[in-house]
Amino acid sequence: MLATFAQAGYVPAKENLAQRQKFQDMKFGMFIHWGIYSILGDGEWVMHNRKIPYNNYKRLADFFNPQEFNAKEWVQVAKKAGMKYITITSRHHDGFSMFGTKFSKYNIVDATPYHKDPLMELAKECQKEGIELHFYYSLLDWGRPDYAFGSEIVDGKPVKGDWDSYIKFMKDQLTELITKYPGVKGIWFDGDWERRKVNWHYDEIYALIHKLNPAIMIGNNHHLAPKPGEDFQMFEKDLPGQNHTGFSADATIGNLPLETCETINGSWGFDIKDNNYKTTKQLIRYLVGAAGRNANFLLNIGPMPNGKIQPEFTDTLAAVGRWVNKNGESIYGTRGTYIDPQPWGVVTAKGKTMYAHVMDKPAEAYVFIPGVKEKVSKVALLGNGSSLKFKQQQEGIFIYTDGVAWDDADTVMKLTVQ
Ligand code: FHN
Repeated sequence: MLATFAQAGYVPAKENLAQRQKFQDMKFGMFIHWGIYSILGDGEWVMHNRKIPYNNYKRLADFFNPQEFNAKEWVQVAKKAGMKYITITSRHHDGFSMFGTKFSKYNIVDATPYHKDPLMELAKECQKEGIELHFYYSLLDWGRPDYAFGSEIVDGKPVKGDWDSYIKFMKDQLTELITKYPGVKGIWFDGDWERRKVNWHYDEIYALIHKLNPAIMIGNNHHLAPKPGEDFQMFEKDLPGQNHTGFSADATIGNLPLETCETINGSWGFDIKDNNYKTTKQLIRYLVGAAGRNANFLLNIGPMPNGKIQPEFTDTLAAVGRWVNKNGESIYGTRGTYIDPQPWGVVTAKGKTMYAHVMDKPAEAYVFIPGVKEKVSKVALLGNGSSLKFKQQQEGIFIYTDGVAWDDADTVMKLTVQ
């Protein structure tokens, strides 16, 4: 069974193991949902939610012409926010390829008046600017006849459609994405959950990807525990270990690098009516909370159909970036620790330094970190370097907070350990 549902016996190559470390060091990435659905300004599920027939929906391609798209601007927005990588939708559930592909005419180069490949521009710009690029790739397809959305599944195959043809199509496109676009470091699968009983042929697909480039990080948003062949595990709208959304109920945390993704407002794709913006403070805390749970934070934007990123997003991202700029040493390159999240916040660590991220000021005049095993020689505020008094006992360490200049989002205390 395992052989057909995962890359059984997968042993990550040394390039892959190195990439996993690099991935974990990066900590903060930009997720981008952008497609012909952006025109309607009602999210990326608009075709399905508004029951738009596929042949009618396809007409959107005729007027997708993002003249304002500028890869340089997007990459600068990410860099200014302190983000180290970008994960962009190459093909979402509507089946429209946002890249030039030989294997479907339903793509941005052939089917739109734009006639250009924004993913190629983005890949080149990312490479130039030292930003890593991952491609989101939907397994689910609402329109292709060989996928046959809605078909009953029997013996691992949809009864309608042509499953072998669909699997071949995905392999062909993935080969293009990995071999044509410079510097691609990850594939982010989504949509598995739509067909739990089908044989997705991950054994072949994962093996192909790793053969084309052993360093590529494969993640699959199947909301389950990781399968052999995967290189990182993601959690949607949940910090690892939480299950606020219902997506993570079966997502037992495995031993792979972790990532959690979240939206800035309530939508992945551009939504013109959604003003439910998270604050800078909430987003900083999400990033910190993820780092403290040993996970990366992939924060989503849905650019507008003209290719611009709305100012509400760019302003908030710039503000997050200002905080990250000052406090980055407590985030980048860190790992979670054996100290569980505390009522006041989380702990990250790097080498001989631990960082206590105090997000909720304790009622007492001290912060208590339980079970610190190492001998602590110094505690100081990361913000201004001022030393803090502390007492270390068997059960943990008490850091006294007299005179602390609190940061509303997260006050970072730096512990030097021996
Ligand atoms: O259905 C998608 C959704 O549109 C979006 O892409 C998110 C991102 O994590 N994933 C799916 C739902 O699990």
